[in-house]
Amino acid sequence: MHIDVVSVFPEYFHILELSLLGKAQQSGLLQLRVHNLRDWTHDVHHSVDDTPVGGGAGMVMKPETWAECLDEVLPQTAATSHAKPILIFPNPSAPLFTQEVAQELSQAPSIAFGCGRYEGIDARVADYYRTIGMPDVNTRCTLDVREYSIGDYVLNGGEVAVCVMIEAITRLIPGFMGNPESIVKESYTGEPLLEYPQYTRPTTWRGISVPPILTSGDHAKVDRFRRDKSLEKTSVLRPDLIQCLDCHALDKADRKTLIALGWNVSGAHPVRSHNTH
Ligand code: 6SD
Repeated sequence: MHIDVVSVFPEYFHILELSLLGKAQQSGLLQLRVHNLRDWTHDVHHSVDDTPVGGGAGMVMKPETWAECLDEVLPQTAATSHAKPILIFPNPSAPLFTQEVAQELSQAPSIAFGCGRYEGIDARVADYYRTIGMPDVNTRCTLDVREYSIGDYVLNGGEVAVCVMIEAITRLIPGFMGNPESIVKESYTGEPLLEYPQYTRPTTWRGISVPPILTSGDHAKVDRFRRDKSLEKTSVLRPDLIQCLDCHALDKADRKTLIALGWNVSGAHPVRSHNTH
């Protein structure tokens, strides 16, 4: 996968050289290029922002600098594949970046990210690239321009959000993870349940023992125990996820556990029974 990032703080992306992401870059599985937006400025101060039209606090990133940069970077992003390049701007006022989105984007051959700062980027930039597409008409290739929020809180800029998105996307690239099985089993992929608690040795630590069933060697019982813990934890912490389950996809034991947790499972999706909190 080829990733281009544009930012006024390219240093933020040094963390992507660590751990598995660093290895993926060394092995060539991931090609990451970080560009400093200020390299496309022409004035002595390398200014990338200006006051908002219509007034108001803060500064807005100028469209000209962004366009000069993207006109040069996007053809590089696209060069590696014939697929429609994807351009993503993190934005707190955009649809949520979910595991499903990460899964879809992990199949993309190339993605470009634009990191806003201050009050954000002049709104015409995303609109322009969405409608006009790639700068080089000969490529006759449009662009898939998207905006995502990584959560309902406000950051100072898009850099941290882009690091989060890159980590979530790239770990799903085949061959990226040492143990791909851990991806299949974890929360949010497949069935949206929270993960059961995990333990390692010693089996008793500071007087606290791991649940004895886990040391029984009975794999079916271990699986059932973990499944029940997932259902229980999700019911308490994320009842919204329980409400999305398909009752027809639940087995007998799942139903029994959910009923005991106060859910009615006779319809298409679980509904809270009236007899519990
Ligand atoms: C000014 C940005 C870009 C500022 C952001 C994204 C999320 N989920 N929270 N905050 C954000 C993105 C903030 O540029």
